[in-house]
Amino acid sequence: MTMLRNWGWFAAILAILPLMLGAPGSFAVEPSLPANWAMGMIDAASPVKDRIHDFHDLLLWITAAIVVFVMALLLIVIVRFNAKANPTPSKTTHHTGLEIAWTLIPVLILVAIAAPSFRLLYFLDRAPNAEMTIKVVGHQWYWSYEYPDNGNFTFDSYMLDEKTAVEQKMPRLLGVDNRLVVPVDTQVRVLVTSADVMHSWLVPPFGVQVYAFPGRTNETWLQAKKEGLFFGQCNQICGINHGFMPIAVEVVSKEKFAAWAKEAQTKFAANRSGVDGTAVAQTVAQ
Ligand SMILES: [Cu+2]
Repeated sequence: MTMLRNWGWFAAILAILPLMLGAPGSFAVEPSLPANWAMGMIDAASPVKDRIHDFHDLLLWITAAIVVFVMALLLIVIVRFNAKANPTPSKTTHHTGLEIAWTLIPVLILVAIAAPSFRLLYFLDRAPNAEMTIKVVGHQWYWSYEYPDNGNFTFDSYMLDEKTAVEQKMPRLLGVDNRLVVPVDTQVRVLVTSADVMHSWLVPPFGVQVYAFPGRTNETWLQAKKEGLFFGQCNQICGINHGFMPIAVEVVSKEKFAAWAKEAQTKFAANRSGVDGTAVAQTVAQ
């Protein structure tokens, strides 16, 4: 019976293997999506994400060194100090030098980690030279985007239904009807808030994750270094449709963005009545 069950699992894995391997190129926009069997993190599309990768790599090296060191100590203990090799164990209970070392060395390691960590935190906290501002508002269960600097228009961004997503060759649960459009190589200040419950605006290729709280505006920034389509999701459990409020950011050339913004002003003009443009301007002024 157990044997049969094991084989059942094996057959199940065999059956889903082709699905796991996937068909490369099945999506219209590949670069921003995680690739099957790829190593490392998603490609960086912003300077912030570049620095996050660097910090991750630094930590990986430090962790690896600690693992090797502890493993070596363990092996020495196992081989040289087992009951057979060392029948009369030492009764030493204190060693001042050793105790200072095993306190001081971890402290130094933590300080070495803290310095670049704080540098990164301050780097991603505020846009040093923001050229434009967008406001992101979380709703149950969609996002809305406001462009106070480009004609003060606003629009909602809903997930595509399954049928439309297939038609538009969008990855499942990630395509949206109205994308957030930003110009390439432009520092964009992003103000994030919520209209109802807590949400979180997470866009991994840009290294951006900001909580959206009702009654509070959080700031972050992004500066896309390449054109393309990038995806993110709400990553704060916000209710029944939490998994269905994706984020799609389209990065276009500056000229294309100007043309899009002009068009969007008329296209989304009807939405303008609800925009709290003054609130955005005040937040920026502070
Ligand atoms: Cu949400």
